[in-house]
Amino acid sequence: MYSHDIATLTSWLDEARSAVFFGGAGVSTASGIPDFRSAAGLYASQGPGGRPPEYLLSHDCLVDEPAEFFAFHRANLVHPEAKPNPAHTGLAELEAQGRLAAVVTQNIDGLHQLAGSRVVYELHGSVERYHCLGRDRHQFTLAQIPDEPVVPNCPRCGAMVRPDVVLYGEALDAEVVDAAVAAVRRADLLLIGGTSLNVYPAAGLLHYYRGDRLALVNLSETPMDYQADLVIHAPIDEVLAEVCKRLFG
Ligand code: CNA
Repeated sequence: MYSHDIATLTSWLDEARSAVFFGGAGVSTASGIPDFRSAAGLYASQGPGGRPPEYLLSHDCLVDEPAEFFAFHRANLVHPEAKPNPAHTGLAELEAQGRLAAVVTQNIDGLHQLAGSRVVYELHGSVERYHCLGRDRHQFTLAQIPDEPVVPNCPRCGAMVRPDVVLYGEALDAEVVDAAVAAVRRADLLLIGGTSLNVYPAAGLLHYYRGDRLALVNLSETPMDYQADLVIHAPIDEVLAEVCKRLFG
């Protein structure tokens, strides 16, 4: 159905030497992790007590109601059983073959690194990392965080421990943003996939792209479709699986 578009994307990626992939939650739905804004996404449901997910994922909730914050976080954002899908492995392969310079992701699930991608800029942090709110900001991995108590405490200083995730009401890490912007500025191809492009400032990243090969692969329409040189409305995992099969066999 979209074979002509797949052929175009394949030849663009074949010619690319510094492509950048910019993605979001749709990259991981095939791994069983729900996105936010699809019909089956997290935003279609109310949180406990009728609270909206936006609140339960906010800095205010972490500070004012940490037990509710962690209960929601652990139940909905931590997916230790999830495995990389062909979107993640395809991108890792494109990097290994010298076509892709970086993955910039809004995801917090760590699946790009698990698939083997090396240059990954996590705009919204990661559920794989934690730090305490004490003066020394002791750092932990997800595996070091016990199930109980629900609100984890630092074993070294007793302060609350929180995930290294950018919550609503918090700023993005400036160093990560700068590195992502620099990669997009240098990119000879910008491939965007699996994101509704609704969350700012992350969605503004595409404005730094200077080339004429902006490809957008998403299940649903996005507000930026009109800016893209190639638009494919299809699953990103299927598209990248097909592209990589054509490129690398
Ligand atoms: P979003 O707003 O939920 O949009 C997801 C988009 O992906 C939608 O437009 C869908 O149509 C599309 N989509 C779903 N499945 C596929 C697929 N297989 N192939 C192609 N497109 C698909 O999510 P965004 O990433 O745009 O919004 C940014 C938020 C979501 C960030 O703050 C993330 O931290 C947050 N989030 C991350 C994860 C994760 O880490 N896996 C999961 C859920 C939410």
